[in-house]
Amino acid sequence: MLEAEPLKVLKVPASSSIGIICHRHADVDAYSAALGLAELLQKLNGKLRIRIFAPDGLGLLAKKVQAAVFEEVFEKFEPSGESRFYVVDTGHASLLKDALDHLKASKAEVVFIDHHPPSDSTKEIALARIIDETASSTSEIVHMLFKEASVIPTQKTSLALLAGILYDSQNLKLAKVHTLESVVELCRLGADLQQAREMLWMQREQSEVIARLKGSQRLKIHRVGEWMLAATIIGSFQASVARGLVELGADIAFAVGEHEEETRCCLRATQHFYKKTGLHLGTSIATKVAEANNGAGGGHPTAASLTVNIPQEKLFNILVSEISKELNAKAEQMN
Ligand SMILES: [Mn+2]
Repeated sequence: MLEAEPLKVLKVPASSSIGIICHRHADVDAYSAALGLAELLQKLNGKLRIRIFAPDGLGLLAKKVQAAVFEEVFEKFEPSGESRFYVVDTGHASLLKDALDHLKASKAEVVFIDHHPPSDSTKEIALARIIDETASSTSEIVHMLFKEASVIPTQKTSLALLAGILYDSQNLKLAKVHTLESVVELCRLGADLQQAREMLWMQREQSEVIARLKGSQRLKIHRVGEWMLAATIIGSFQASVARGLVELGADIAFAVGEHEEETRCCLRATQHFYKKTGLHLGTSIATKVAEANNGAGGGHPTAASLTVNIPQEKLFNILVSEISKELNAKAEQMN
């Protein structure tokens, strides 16, 4: 879906103030897309004042990219007369934290640039949205915008965009041909593939390893038709734990946990599972279950998350029954 013409969306009056906002706890894709967009806008319009906001700061890997490219971000959202905000890589408005109230109340224009399935929560506040669900990442979309505008990114920005693409495409496992084209072009502009890979590698912290192991220990196994569902309860690192369960061999997995008075869940599935069942974890599970329980959720076909305000055991059971309903089969507990 492309609701807006890309080049029109990049036009802003000279000398205006622009804000670029990442989703909370920005990952590599969000941060790289934001700094790429900042450079593009600045090159199109030298008089713009541009600041990047990253509510709750950057994730660990995004910090590594930042160390290589030195692009400053503001962790606190303190607007100062911006006439337009670009929101990058943010599939649900609730991921904007404090910035959301300001965007709702102010007259500033809001433009979303994203590769997540579009959500009504962003439509309400958007002047325009550039959404391409076929793109591997928002970084890939930003690279496309550079090309549309006939602007060449610097070597530094090319490296960051490459890292964003590698990060969100799971090291190109999910890459389409246009993703690979983007990768080749960014490398020709001076981005170093090996350097980008190294930036994305990180020794797992011991706390994460413990969460993954404990998550496996408390594992509940369900057979749902021909599929194996692995589900667990763990207080932290739900995304990593769910991913780990799929790596162990589950077709679909989720990890639920309570944290600071909210219950979070991350879901993961294999590409094979999605191809065979067509079950989209983002729209058919995360968004649906979240909305039915006054929470927020969304994501991609094989990776999604949600946050609600109900006890973790209750969410656990809701998810098992929702998944079995979607798969049209009874969930049979194996342990
Ligand atoms: Mn992304």
